[in-house]
Amino acid sequence: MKGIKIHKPTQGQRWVVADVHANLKTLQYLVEKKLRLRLEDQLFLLGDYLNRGPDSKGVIDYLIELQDDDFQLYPLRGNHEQMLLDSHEKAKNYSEEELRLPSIQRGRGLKDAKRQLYPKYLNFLGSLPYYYELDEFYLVHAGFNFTVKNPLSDLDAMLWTRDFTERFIPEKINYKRVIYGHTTTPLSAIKEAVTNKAQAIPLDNGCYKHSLDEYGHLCAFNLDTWELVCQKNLDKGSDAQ
Ligand SMILES: [Mn+2]
Repeated sequence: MKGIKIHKPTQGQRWVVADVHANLKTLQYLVEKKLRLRLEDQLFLLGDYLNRGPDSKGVIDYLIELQDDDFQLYPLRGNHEQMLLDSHEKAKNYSEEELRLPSIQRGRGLKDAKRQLYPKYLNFLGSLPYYYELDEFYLVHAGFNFTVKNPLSDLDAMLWTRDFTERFIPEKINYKRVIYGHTTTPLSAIKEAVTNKAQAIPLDNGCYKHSLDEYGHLCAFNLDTWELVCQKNLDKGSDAQ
């Protein structure tokens, strides 16, 4: 499934959270203590749940758990999920010897000894869409390619576009606002985009960059009130798996 249209709930809030990057404690604190997510709310996630932080598997397990508990979770595909899916496909053709190479042993608890994703994770990751279209927003991991006739046809651009900004969106195009992650953006620039109601709003504050000024928060954006809630990194570790 490339993209999915999601309509506004009759009650409840709509939140978007950008690149979690394996920072489980930060995500849980943001969702449970700050947003106080309820069953009638919608929670959109912009992809990149894995790598860089300490607990990739924990984050995926948590998202699956929220879905199992009937929370309205709308996760997108990021380039890190795509890379993991690609490595799963590639590993099907590896020999025993190749499977022992250090370069392909990074399963992060999501893969078996043959470097194949466990079915539970393959199902979750394989079904992630590339974008969501809401009544007044597009949500995407990295951005859209406006140099092609139909920006919604370039899936690679949705995962990999670097440094997307509202300048990428031609003025004559009447496009819904775009909320995106992928490119780490200083907190002041995120706040400025929200205040200015920019045509494209970056939301990835590089949660894993917890030692840098202006970075190191996991941010949630309220699609109805335009409130921005940012939680400082509570995980601090690096990905050792
Ligand atoms: Mn990314």
